[in-house]
Amino acid sequence: MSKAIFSGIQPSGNLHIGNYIGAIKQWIDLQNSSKFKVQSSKLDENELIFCIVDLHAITVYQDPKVLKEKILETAALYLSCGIDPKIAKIFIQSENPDHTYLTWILDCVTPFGLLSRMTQFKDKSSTLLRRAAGIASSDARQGFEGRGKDENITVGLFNYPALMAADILLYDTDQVPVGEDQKQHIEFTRDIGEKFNKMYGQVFKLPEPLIQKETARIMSLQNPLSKMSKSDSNPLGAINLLDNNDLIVEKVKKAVTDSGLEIIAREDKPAMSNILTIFESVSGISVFELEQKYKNAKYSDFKNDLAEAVVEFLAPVQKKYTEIREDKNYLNMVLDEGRDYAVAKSSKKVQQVKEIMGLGR
Ligand code: AQP
Repeated sequence: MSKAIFSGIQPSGNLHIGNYIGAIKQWIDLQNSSKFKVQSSKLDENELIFCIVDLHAITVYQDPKVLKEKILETAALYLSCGIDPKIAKIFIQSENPDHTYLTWILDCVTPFGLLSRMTQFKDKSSTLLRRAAGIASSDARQGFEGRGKDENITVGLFNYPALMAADILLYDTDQVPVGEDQKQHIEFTRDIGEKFNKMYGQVFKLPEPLIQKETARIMSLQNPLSKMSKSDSNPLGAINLLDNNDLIVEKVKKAVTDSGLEIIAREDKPAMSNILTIFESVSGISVFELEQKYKNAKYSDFKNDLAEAVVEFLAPVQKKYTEIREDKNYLNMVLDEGRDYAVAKSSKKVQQVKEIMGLGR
C-alpha cells in the first residue's frame, strides 16, 4: 500500500547530531528502502515530503538575516546528508500558505485544555522565563505559573502543535519520523484530526509517529538528562553538523561522564549510554560491539576514537554541503520543485476542508 511520510526541522539554529540521528537518519533510511524508490511525479504514490519549518522557528524570536541563512543552510544539509530530491520533496513551510490557513481551522476545533497539556510548551516557555529572569536553575517549570505574563512567551509558541498538526494533516500523512520529544505532538495531531472528522466528516488521515527507540533522544554532552538542542545556551552541549574538526574533538573531550570508569550503556550511566549511541550512529558499529571493544580501554582513548568517528562521518557531509551552498541555482530548483509539489497537494485538502465546513461561496 502506498504511504505518505512527512517530517521537518526548524531552521532555528545549527542542526546538530541529535537532529541527524533522531530525524534525518530515519528519513534517509526510509528513502533508501526499496519501497520508497518511486521516481514519479504522481501525487497518489508513495511519497516522502521534508519541510524546513520556518514558521515554527519564529515562535521564538529569530534574527531575520540569520533566519534566511539558516533556512537555506537547513535545506542544503538535508541534501548533503543524503536526501535525494529525485525521490523526496523538500520545501520551505512559509512558501505554502495552506499551512497557516489550516492552522486557523484546526484552532477552531482544538480545546484550549488539550493545548495546555503540551510538555514542549511548558519546557520552552519555562526556559524563556528563566533566561528573562536570569535564573540558572534547570527546574523552573513551576515558575511558569507565576510569571505567565512574560512578553517572550507568544501565542504562537503555545499554538505550535496546531501548526504542526496542519503540516501533517495537509498531506494525508501516514507516518511522521521524529525523535521521542515530538511524540506528544503527533498524538495531538491524531486527536484533532479525529475530532474534525467526527464534527464535519471524514477529511483527515490520522498519522502514526515513527520513532527509533534506541536513538529517539540524543542528550546534551554537558547534561545527559537534558535533550541535545539547537537552543542550548551551553555551546559544548551539541555537536553541530557543520562544526569544524577541532571543535568536534573539543566537544567530545569535554563531554561529561558518569561516575566509574566502565564503558557501558546502562540506565545508571546516562552520559556513557548517550555517547555510545552517538558512536553507534556515526560508525555503524553496534553499542554491544563497542562495549566489547572498549571493555578495558581508557576513557581518553575511547573519546579520541569517538571524536575521530564523528569527524570521519561528518567530513563527506560537510564537503557536499559546501558544493550545494555554492550552487544557488540547484538549491533554488530543488526548493521550487518541492514547493510546487506541496502546494498542488495541500490545496486540494484545503478545498475539501472549506467545502465540508461551508466556508466561502
Ligand atoms: N536531541 C534530540 N535527539 C533526537 N532527536 C531530536 N530532534 C531534535 N532534537 C533531538 C528531532 O529533530 C527533529 C527536528 O526538531 P526541531 O528542530 O523541529 O525541533 P526541536 O525538537 O525543538 O529541536 P531542537 O534542536 O531542540 O531545536 P530548538 O532548540 O530550536 O527547539 C524532530 O524530529 C525532533 O524530534
